Amino acid sequence: MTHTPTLRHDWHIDEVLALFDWPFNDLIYQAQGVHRQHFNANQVQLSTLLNIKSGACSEDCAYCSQSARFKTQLAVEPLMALDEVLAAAKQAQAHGSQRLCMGAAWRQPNKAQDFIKILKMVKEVKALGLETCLTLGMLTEQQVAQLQAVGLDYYNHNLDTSENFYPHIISTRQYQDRLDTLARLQHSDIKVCSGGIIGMGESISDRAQLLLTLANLPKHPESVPINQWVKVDGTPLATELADQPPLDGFDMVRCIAVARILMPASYVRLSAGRSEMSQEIQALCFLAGANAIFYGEKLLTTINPSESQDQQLLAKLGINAGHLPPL
Ligand code: SAM
Ligand code: DTB
Ligand code: SF4
Repeated sequence: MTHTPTLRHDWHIDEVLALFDWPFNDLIYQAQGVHRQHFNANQVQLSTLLNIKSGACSEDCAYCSQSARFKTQLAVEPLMALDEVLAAAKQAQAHGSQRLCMGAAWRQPNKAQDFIKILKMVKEVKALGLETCLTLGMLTEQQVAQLQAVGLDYYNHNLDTSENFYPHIISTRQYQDRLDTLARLQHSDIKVCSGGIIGMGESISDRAQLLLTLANLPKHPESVPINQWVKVDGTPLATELADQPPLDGFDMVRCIAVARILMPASYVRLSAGRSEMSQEIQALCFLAGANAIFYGEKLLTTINPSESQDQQLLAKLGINAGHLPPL
């Protein structure tokens, strides 16, 4: 087995399917080797999520607690005020996080006055010395230019799953809409965070196709979040998958390993679902090349491990996460 020294954008689906089929030990060995060519294998990057606009979303993403179309137990909140965002940012920074990822339950930013507020949030969070990330749905070219002008570091925009499986999960937009926003971002200086969700009833070939689509973009996304589907009562997927067993942890590990091999120089983020995972599976994900996590006890609307749980896990594994203060 040889390690890939250069970045490829011409992966073939058969190669990706073959990786998913490899013996587990060979796959992890290869992924860890690739990982070490590009990164310190004992370091992870920490981002903290903040839901700056909660619920009442017009979209119908079948997994999401924030769609206006489903009856979930979620408080609807308007766009957060700047001082609240800054207070959360300072807290995240004091707790050792490197980046604030601000998410809004929108199909796309529609109101000019909201967008102006968002631009100000980016400027002021950046001024604290934190990296900034936004996830607001689809963007126009002009919005991308405005975000670039205020120095936004990252934009998160997930493909979620394969193009084939997409209509099973979302009907209110097309796969191409997401690809178009990714292309607008990749023409700018803003770094892209794009990945997906596994455990929504998709096949291995859907997972392979998702990773292939990401890896064959003109540029690899700088950050690739792999989320495990989090069950939210009241969503269509919670009903549809009610009798399904939870995702096998090894499936998550394999997916991380394949993402690492296809996109060697990208941060692979072990994202939603860590509260449902054992520490041992998380450790295998790090071994398979995951080198970023969401840090803080809340994701957007669902729970994440507590900061002390994560500090203990990272300490047990000898993983360095920057300068974490004692809790
Ligand atoms: N509304 C924007 C959008 O759709 O791009 C931004 C926020 S949206 C909640 C960000 C991402 O969170 C989704 O693309 C999806 O990948 C992930 N996500 C949302 N709910 C999830 C769940 N229940 N389980 C796993 N991932 C989830
Ligand atoms: C990503 O891929 N995962 C994060 C972030 N990007 C915005 C969001 C996870 C959300 C999990 C479900 C929730 O908390 O609502
Ligand atoms: Fe809205 Fe984003 Fe949730 Fe879809 S994933 S319903 S676009 S908040």
